[in-house]
Amino acid sequence: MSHAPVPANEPRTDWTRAEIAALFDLPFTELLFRAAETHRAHHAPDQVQLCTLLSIKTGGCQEDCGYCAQSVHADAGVKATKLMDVREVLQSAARAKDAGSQRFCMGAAWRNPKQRDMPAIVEIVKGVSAMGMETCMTLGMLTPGQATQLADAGLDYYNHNIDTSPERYGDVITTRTLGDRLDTLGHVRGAGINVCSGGIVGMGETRADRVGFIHTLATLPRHPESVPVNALVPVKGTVLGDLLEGTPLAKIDDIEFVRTVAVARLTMPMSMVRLSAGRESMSEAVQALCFMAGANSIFTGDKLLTAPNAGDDADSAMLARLGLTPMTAIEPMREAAE
Ligand code: SAM
Ligand code: DTB
Ligand code: SF4
Repeated sequence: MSHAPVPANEPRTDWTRAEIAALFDLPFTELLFRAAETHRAHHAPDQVQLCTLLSIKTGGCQEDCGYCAQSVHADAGVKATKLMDVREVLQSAARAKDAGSQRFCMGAAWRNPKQRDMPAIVEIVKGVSAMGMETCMTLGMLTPGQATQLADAGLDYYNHNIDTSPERYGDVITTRTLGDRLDTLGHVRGAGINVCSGGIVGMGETRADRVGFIHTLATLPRHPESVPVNALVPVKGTVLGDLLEGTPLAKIDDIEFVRTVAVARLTMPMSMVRLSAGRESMSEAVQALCFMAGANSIFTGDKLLTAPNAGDDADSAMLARLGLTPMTAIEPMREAAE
């Protein structure tokens, strides 16, 4: 590669698609080696961040994301609920903290929060922060004013995924554009909240789409501090679950998934790369390769938002077997670089 070396704390944001495609094309062992080297230069390689997810408002979402069981356009048997009581959310957060979680991520199946929801959301952020956990919310699109309200409440992270490549986006979601998503990411960044943004692989996309997906994230004006890489959880009754069922595209190739994680690590060296949905059906060996490739965060617990997750017992056993330890604070190496 012809680029001059970049100082460790100023990651490149001028990646070209050709460069990213060339990383994907590397021999697997070479890609893994380079990603592991980069990981070690910026993160403690034996530490994995544990995050807990809670669906604070489930189902009945107006958006038509083809992967999602919570869309009103899906027929996946998900019961729609109202926004949970603040007290119940805080009880759940307390349990997560006791179980060793460092970050509490709360998701709502909304296209966007309504103004009338904001006081409860603000109370939740303040309550969870007061317990000493990092807070993350994913509530759909935000106005600049809502982003400021969340920042003022002390929200640490906002999750809003770009999901896939610009070319594939319109095949997966029609009720909002990638531009809408990027606008919200801009509002979140502008309000001073850390950005969590990634997407899903295994939606039947091509390698070129995975290149475009990583390229979009790695060329944002500033890299997201967290990059969730989800493997599609195919759900019956969703557009993609039904479309892919029984086809060779129903499950992402394991090696291609690890490559995607490695390329995310190489192009966004300082970011936390989160092995997100889909771990439940992933072998420990594949997850171990992902950790080698630079993944350093997972969702714990036996449920994601509506889909099953690996579960605390299985994860404790896996981490022990791999000699990995839960991260207890914001990574010191990363903090020093900021
Ligand atoms: N409604 C909000 C939004 O879309 O931003 C927040 C919740 S939404 C469920 C959060 C993310 O979960 C989506 O952007 C998508 O990347 C991921 N997701 C949803 N369903 C999934 C599935 N079946 N498999 C993998 N990832 C999924
Ligand atoms: C993200 O990228 N993955 C999480 C979190 N952000 C909110 C959600 C995964 C959802 C998996 C499908 C479900 O549980 O319904
Ligand atoms: Fe709604 Fe989010 Fe599901 Fe899309 S991914 S349907 S926005 S809950």
